[in-house]
Amino acid sequence: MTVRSEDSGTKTAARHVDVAVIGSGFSGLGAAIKLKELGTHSFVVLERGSEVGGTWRDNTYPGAACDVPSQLYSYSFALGDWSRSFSRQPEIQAYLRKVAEDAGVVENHLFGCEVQEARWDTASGQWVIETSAGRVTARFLVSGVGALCEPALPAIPGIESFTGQMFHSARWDHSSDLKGKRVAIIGTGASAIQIVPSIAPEVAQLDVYQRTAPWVLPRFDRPYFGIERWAFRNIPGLQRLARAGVYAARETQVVGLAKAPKLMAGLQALAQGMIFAQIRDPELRKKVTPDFRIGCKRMLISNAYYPALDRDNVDLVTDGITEVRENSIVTADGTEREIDALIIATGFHVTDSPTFKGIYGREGRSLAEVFDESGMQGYKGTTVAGFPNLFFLVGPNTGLGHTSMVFMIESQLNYVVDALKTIERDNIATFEVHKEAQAAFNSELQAQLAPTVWMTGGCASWYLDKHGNNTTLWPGFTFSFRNMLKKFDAENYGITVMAENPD
Ligand code: N01
Repeated sequence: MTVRSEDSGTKTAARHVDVAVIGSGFSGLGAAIKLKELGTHSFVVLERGSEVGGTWRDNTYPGAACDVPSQLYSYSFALGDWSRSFSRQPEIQAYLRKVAEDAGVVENHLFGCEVQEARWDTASGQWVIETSAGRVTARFLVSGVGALCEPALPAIPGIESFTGQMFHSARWDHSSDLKGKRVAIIGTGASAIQIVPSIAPEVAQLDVYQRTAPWVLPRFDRPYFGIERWAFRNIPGLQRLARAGVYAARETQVVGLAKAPKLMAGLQALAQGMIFAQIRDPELRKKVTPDFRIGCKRMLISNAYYPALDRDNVDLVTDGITEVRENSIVTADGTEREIDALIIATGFHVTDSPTFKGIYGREGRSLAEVFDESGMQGYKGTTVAGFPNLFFLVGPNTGLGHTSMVFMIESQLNYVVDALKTIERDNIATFEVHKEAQAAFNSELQAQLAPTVWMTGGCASWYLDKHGNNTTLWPGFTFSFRNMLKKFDAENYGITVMAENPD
């Protein structure tokens, strides 16, 4: 069955597919392309936005760009024709659009289709998915919602009373003109450090509210020369060679981050040097110097952030915010700063994503309830005990602090494709990972994570869940993850087979 492309503002009759994919960012779109290639399963991608792209469609703030080298930030089966070494958001979004069109999967999408609930139905052995476009049933559900999709808003007293322009970095309001305005930004993470230098020259005043100072490293970004682009396009294998070089260089960082955090001292000295080289004011230097080991929180890269903080119209505020009023922010020292606009750059719900609330497994419990109790645990980052026939892309412990998520996503897609082939071959109706296999996998994982900089570096970060466990990052080499997911290991799953056809 083919589901045609349509903008689903209205409810339609229930439809059935073999595979329903939620979301069309790098992971969901990749799943759609692999399903199309496989050619054996009908599928639909349920996408709440109006086009593909996921986080790269949604994050359109000034300065939005990738902090992973372009060569690594594309699918291995669709290398990009990048214009620079670190791509900017519009180019990545254009890339994803083109990949979707070239693969012919746009017609498999339902855009403007919000998934409200997905519930496993044991009696019929399928997922029943309620969406804004009506009911969809599917034998298999692939979650491609990503980890950085649900904006987290700070619970600051009075914030709802603010009457000026106010928006989250991932929902940038392009109708707001910040030119000549007094602007405040809350947060100093990867998003904020791209926004600050982009808007500082045009606003009258910019107050940057920092709770924790981040470590910032140089950004080796430059446009590719014409001859380089020509060579990447025309010399067979050259781009793959460049990609392999960047991959190997990035992979070595795992040793410092995960195996021997003391090795991070060199990088920390480099970051310290950036502070001295780019900031004149000794007081400001002190304020931006982090008090934890580099790598514990995501390492940021920017050549423009510190110089922007050093501008006369920019203030770094380190006193905690106690209250937001109609047109001002008050800090713990009693200072009130008047503003016209407020940018919330406070990140995302990662280990407590609201999307977990709507996915119900075999025992009628939601992913949110299960994760709340045991932490965000899965098996090989891709399946979850209690949730039959579910593939969870960018699932627990698949994140990275140093290299490209696209590599991890493609590894997961290999697993999904091999699972679907196995299921077809062996006439399998349902699969569900054994609790014991999942528990053993996680205790080994947490043991590997214990000595890493993310656990020992002395910081609080969104990598850790409310139980204090790191349930977001993969602690090993990414090629180990790839190897682990090469083959679907049916022996670690509870399997039911299809009923015999009576005739
Ligand atoms: O969010 P964050 P982000 N009061 O969570 C502060 C990816 N990304 O959107 O450190 C005051 O990192 C918080 O302070 P603290 C990347 O993986 C990639 O910037 O918790 N402040 C922090 O400073 C990244 O890691 C690119 O003390 C509050 C900031 O807000 C992830 O997205 C670009 C607060 C949040 O930082 C998220 O980045 C952009 C409160 N109540 C993002 N709550 C690429 O280039 C939070 N903060 C690929």
